[in-house]
Amino acid sequence: MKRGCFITIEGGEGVGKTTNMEFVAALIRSAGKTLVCTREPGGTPLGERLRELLLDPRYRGMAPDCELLMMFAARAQHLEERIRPALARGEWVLCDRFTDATYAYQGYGRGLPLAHIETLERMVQQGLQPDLTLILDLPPARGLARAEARSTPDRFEREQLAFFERVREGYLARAREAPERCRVIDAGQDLDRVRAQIREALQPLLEAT
Ligand code: Z5A
Repeated sequence: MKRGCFITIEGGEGVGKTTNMEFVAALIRSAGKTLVCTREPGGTPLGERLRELLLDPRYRGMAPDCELLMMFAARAQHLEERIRPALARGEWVLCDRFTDATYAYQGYGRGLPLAHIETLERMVQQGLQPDLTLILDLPPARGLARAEARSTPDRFEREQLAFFERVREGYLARAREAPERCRVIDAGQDLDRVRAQIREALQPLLEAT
């Protein structure tokens, strides 16, 4: 059986990932595909427990290497328990964040060596990469203002603007390095325009499969 398509949505704080997940899911389902919607860190019972620890502001002293390893620990479980089985059944998988987030946040944001991330990526993913990554791009000050209206900030949301500027730089660098996989979407436009860009990016994949 042909493996399903793996699509990821990425971007900094408040760029509109959650807002657009349902829209992307509806486009995929209306093309007749069976879809699994998931997120990282998380996506499995164990991964969701790790997510709680990762986001908990009480652990503000978490060592960057600990953070990196927990991201990949959650990812290893996610791949084993949900992503690979779904793709093998020919289903599509739509994931809110994946390894590009690790390069952006732990690599560019925290300043960990990208070579360490590459090593873990090889070990855990064994060559599996998303077929399409939508990177919602917005100046961090605007994203943070959008997100501010919400509840108590988590451990990441307490970072300074400079951290989120580096994260954005990381995402844009990833997009330059893998232009065949990544599509940068201008998330500063009104929602209808953002969605028109998303539809256009998805169309070739929906038509090809
Ligand atoms: N993380 C990591 O460090 N390393 C990793 O490997 C992974 C993750 C996988 C949790 O992620 C944290 O984990 C994340 C990075 C780290 N931390 N941070 N920061 P998360 O998925 O929960 O991330 P999040 O950034 O906290 O998500 P978010 O703040 O919920 O943002 P969003 O989902 O992109 O935004 P939204 O909720 O859809 O939209 C925000 C508001 O803007 C909302 O009121 C919308 O109605 C509004 N909005 C959305 N689009 C528009 C447009 N176009 N115009 C106007 N207003 C809009």
